[in-house]
Amino acid sequence: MNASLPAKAVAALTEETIFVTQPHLAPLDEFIPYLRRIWDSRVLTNGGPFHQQLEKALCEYLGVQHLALFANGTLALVTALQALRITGEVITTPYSFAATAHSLLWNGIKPVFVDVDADTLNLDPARIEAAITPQTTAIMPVHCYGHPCDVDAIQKLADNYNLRVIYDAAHAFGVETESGSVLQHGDLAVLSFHATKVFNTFEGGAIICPDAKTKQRIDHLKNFGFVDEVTVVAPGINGKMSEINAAFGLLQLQHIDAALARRKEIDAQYRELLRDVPGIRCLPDAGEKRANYAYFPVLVEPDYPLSRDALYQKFRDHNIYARRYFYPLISDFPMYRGLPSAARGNLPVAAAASAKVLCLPIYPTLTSDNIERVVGLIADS
Ligand code: T4K
Repeated sequence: MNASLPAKAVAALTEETIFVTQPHLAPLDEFIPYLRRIWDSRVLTNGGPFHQQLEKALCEYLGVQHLALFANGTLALVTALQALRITGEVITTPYSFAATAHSLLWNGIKPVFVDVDADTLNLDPARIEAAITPQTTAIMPVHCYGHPCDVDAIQKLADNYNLRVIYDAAHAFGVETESGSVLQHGDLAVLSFHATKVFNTFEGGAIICPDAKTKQRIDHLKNFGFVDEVTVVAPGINGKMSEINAAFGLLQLQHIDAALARRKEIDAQYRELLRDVPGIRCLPDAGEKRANYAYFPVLVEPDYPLSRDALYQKFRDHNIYARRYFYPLISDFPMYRGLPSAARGNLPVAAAASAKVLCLPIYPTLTSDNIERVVGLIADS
């Protein structure tokens, strides 16, 4: 015991570390037979059997028509924009992970930031129209935290102005509304299977598209533009998912329902324990029929005794690594902040949310005791 440290600090040193998430992993033993098949066949990549099986299995699980696997979600976003030949200006949200807007810059497209809705923190359809110019070609909304955007209002605007819609659905694996999978909306939707996501293949991603012709173009684009040994139809990229990742995805899929069920319990426990804590507001769902509980964001309001950043630091002092997703806003990063649409006055709702939000730990192996520990620190301020 270190005599020079106060008792509280010593206690914190011995507390188990809790991160905002922990990757969900199928048992290692179950993965060995998959590895053996890869070793035996020596097919490591380039659309091998596991890749084909995972595409099929995910279409069935998610209830979508066509899906192209990628090495990660960011390459999938970059390729989705290429697939639809998007140019000029694209309307998007500042309240997301950097990859959303970065995919536009990688395509030489100008992002135009539009503010979010205060209840869902998703792109506010009521503000989109004013941002449309003759250069606008598409809208890239994000189903933030897995909560569905107002897909009908967005599609109506897109139809009126002849715009394409590409959803960044990185958080929205398995989410359903009354009309079925939320991933069916838009011209394309992009998933991430990163380690931190609800469904992970270590790294990975996918584009969901409604027709076979678009899927074929995407498949060409993710393989350098090759159609056959001698024919290259586009300046494609290497976006392919390897056989190891695809095989792992097939195994992970067998365990996903149990993982989602546990996430649902954790979400319910947090909501119950936080219900009467003054100044802490849980984000409501956005009308999902089946949610995925990908994140557990709370908003630290002015009547809470600590600022959001003080609470964030208090957690860290107790080995709990909650995260401020999404702070700073994308529009505040140096490569975007000079854009007229990045001005703070244009994005008041997103700016306020970014200053208040804290994402609490949520992942299937998080114990009830640890949830109580997290809430205990919030309630005891
Ligand atoms: N669009 C949206 C809306 C996104 O949120 C993302 C990714 C993308 C597009 C791009 O998709 P990808 O290209 O990534 O497929 C994390 C993830 O790296 C990122 O994938 C994710 N969004 C973003 C919201 O969160 P960081 O910087 O918070 O990651 P990191 O490494 O700090 O991880 C958070 C915690 O998770 C760690 O404190 C511990 C735990 N962890 C993480 C990793 C990577 C593990 O326990 N094991 C691990 O392997 O960005």
